[in-house]
Amino acid sequence: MRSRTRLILGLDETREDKALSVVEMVRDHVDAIKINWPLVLSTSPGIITRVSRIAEVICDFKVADIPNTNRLIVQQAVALGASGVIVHGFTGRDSVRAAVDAARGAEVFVVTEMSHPGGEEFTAPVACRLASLAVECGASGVIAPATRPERIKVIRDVVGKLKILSPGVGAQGGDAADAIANGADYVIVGRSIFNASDPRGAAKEICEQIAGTLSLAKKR
Ligand code: OMP
Repeated sequence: MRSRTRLILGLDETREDKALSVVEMVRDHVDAIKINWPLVLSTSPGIITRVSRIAEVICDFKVADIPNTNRLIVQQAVALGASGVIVHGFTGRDSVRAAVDAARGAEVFVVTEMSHPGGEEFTAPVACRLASLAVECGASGVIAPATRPERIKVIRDVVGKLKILSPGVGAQGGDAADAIANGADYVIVGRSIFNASDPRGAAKEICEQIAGTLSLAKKR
C-alpha cells in the first residue's frame, strides 16, 4: 500500500451509487479503500473489482476460520482485486499462516485490540500476543485502536516495522493526529467521511491533521 496520505476510507456505505460517488470524491486523499461485509452483501463481490480499478482495496472480512477456509476466502478476495485482507489472529498460527500464504504478495493485516468498548473484554488482554503472532506469521501489519492511542505505542513495540492501521477515528471518538503521534502508520476512517456533507473536505481535513503530525515528528 502506498503511504502518500496515510488515510484509509472505511466504506461501510450500503448504497452502491453513494459508495462509488464517495470513492470518486476522496480518491486523491486516500491510500486505500477498505471494503467490509455491509457493502459486499448489499451489492455483490464485484464491488471489490470495481473499486480496485479506482484505488487500492483492503477487504475487511475479519477472516477467522480454519486454515483451509481462511485460504479459500483470501484467495477469492485477492482474485477479485483486493490488495490487502484483514484477518483475526485468535484462530492461531496455522490459520494466519494459511491466509498469508494464500495472499501471494497481497497484504494481510491481523486484528490486535479492537477499537470499540467491547474490545477491552477479550482482545485487549491478548493484544500483544496477537501482535507478535502477526510478526511470526509474516503478516504485513496489524490493526490497533485509535480510541486508545496509548495502546498503539505498546503494540508498536511488539511489531517493530510492521504497518499499523488504526480505526476508531471520528465516529468512535478517536483522533487521527493522536493515533499517528502514537505510532500508527495509517488511520482508517468511515462514517466521519462518507456521512459528511462534504466527504472530500472531511477527508482533506484528516489528511492535513496527519501531515501536520508527521512533520512535527520529523522536526523533533
Ligand atoms: P467508523 O467508525 O465509521 O470510522 O468505521 C471504522 C471501520 O473500521 C469499520 O469498518 C470497522 O469495521 C473497522 N474497524 C474498527 O472500527 N475497529 C476495529 O477494531 C477494527 C476495524 C477494522 O478491522 O477495520
